Amino acid sequence: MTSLPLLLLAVSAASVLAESTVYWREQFDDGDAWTSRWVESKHKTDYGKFVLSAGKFYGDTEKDKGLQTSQDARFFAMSSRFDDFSNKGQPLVIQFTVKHEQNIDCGGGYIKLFPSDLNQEDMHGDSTYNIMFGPDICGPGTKKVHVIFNYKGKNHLINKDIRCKDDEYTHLYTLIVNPDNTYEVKIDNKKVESGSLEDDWDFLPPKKIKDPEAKKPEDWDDREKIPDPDDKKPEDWDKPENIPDPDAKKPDDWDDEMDGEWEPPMVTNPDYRGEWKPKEIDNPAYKGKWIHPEIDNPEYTADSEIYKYDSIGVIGLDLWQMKIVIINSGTIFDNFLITNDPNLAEEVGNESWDKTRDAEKKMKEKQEEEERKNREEEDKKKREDAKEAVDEEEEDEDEEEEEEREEDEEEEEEDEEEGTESPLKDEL
Ligand SMILES: [Ca+2]
Repeated sequence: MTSLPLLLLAVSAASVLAESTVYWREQFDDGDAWTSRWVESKHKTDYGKFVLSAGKFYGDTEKDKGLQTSQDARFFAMSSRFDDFSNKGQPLVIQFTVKHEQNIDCGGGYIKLFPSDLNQEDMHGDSTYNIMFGPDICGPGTKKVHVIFNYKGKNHLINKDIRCKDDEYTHLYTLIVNPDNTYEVKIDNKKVESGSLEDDWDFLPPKKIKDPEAKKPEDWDDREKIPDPDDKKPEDWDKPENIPDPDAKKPDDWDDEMDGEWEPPMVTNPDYRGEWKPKEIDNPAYKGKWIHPEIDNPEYTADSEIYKYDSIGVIGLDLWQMKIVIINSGTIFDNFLITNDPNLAEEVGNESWDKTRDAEKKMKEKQEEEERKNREEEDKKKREDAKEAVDEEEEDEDEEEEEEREEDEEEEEEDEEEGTESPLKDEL
């Protein structure tokens, strides 16, 4: 009889957990109104501009409008504020779409979540943030998804390598951080990585360390093999390394008096066996490899709330590259969602990203097909023009020969003229 109340309790607990909250959502579906919600940083004077655009190809001309970086080789810094919240005791889901339609060479596609005390007008690369998440591409070497957490004032990068998408289509990126200190990263609504915060980031010092007190005992024999003490060098082992060549003969014209006593040249001794070593046998005293015993690290303190941020209040696009300072523009950010409900995020992803991606792909393929046709036509025209030119040349050849003769004659005449002209010129 006790099972029913327990079941009810479980159901109500589940329904409490399932209560979903959307902290912030941005889809850029109200024209220019986004400009009142986003604040451009004034930390630098030459930030690149974001514009509202669905890009060159898209699934839906209106819905696929998002924030697009519009100038090459710039830094971009813009942010949007929402009601301050803490993710204490709740999952935290950050989701957005990124489209590098420009076939990106080097540039970030990540977001930063800031505490609400961020001064948006002064947001810059070193502004303290809680979480940085999203794709980062720079050349063929860097194509990864960043998941960086600020823990007790220090930024920690994930220890795992999560590869990001590097094509020109829209992709959905989702980070879920759970109150049991686990996480999940999804791309296009599919899990690409998951695990425990403690295992996959170096937030805490190691749980165990090698015991500094423990030392390998001096009589610990860790030699697996030893030379056989009973093995003895055979009596006939030692032979000289080089011997006089037995085949050498004293030359007939050798004169002992003149040339001195003849000695044969030395050659390598085929019977030479090198240095003798006793054979190796298993060491009867072998105790195995010594393993340094470990103890609990006194520096380690467990933290059940690694995941937790007391204040989350601003989302920012702060894109920059430290090394080459070039971001090639064209990236479109859209469908931002911050919620406590992973299921809702999945549904929103399906409703937004999944619904338009096929149409987006088709449009791009159609454009590529048209471009290909145009190129072919141009090439064809070029070839035809070239052919015409050749035909004309052939036709002209006979005439040209004629002309050449005439030209020669003319030149001769000219030379004569020049001959008469030059003194005149000198005088002038
Ligand atoms: Ca949109």
